[in-house]
Amino acid sequence: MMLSDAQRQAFARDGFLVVKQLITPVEAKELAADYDGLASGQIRHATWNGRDGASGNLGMRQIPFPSLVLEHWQDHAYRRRALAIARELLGAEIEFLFDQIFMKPPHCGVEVPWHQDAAYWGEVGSGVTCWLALSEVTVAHGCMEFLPGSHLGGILPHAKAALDHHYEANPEMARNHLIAEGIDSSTAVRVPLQAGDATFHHFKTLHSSGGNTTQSVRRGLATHLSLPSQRITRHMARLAEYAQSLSGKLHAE
Ligand SMILES: O=C(O)CCC(=O)C(=O)O
Repeated sequence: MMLSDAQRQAFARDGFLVVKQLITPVEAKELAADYDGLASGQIRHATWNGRDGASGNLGMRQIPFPSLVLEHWQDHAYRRRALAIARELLGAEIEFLFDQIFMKPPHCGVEVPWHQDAAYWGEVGSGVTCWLALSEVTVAHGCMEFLPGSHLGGILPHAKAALDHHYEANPEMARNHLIAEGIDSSTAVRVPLQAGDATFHHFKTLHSSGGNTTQSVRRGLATHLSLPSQRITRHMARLAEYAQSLSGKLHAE
């Protein structure tokens, strides 16, 4: 068991949980080196990043399926611990669904709008995201924000939004960016983290993040875990197709 009763109860009540030092700062630093290789393009991988429409600066880099190219991540301690915790929270059938890098460069004004992961994932029955900080993530870096208890309601209507700050390499995906409609975020909780700390949020928990106003990079690694999908949304089907084409391309090289 990795969690205490109090932690499991907090997750059931709030829909999110902070786990300090899921990995050590040294492990986080090692992963950050791989991470920076991907984010800088040194390690070849398709990205959906683009420019920040407002400033023209580099926008948030959202890189899908990093562990397709960084294969040693698939069996890394962070992944094993994330899965073990997800199973303690939601049951033994929980499996890895997919992963993504959310990197905000210095002075990147991009905000991730309020949403529920369930709006993207569809009828996966149950799921949780482990968001691991690979460097210090303060409020000024644009840390994760959660609405406590929001997982207890249903999946809210989400508007489709074409965000111009990323996905320019794949405009098809941009049209599927989702924003929860009509929410009151006055009770939101901001969660700053140290390198190696993680949050776990339920797939129905409303969450968002602000821009990075600091001079340092904000490094977040999301690992999405769910019951084996029976029905997935068209968005997820496209994502899966994209991953397959990506891995085909990468293996052909
Ligand atoms: O990294 C962020 O700012 C947003 C991440 C997110 O929405 C998620 O991991 O579900």
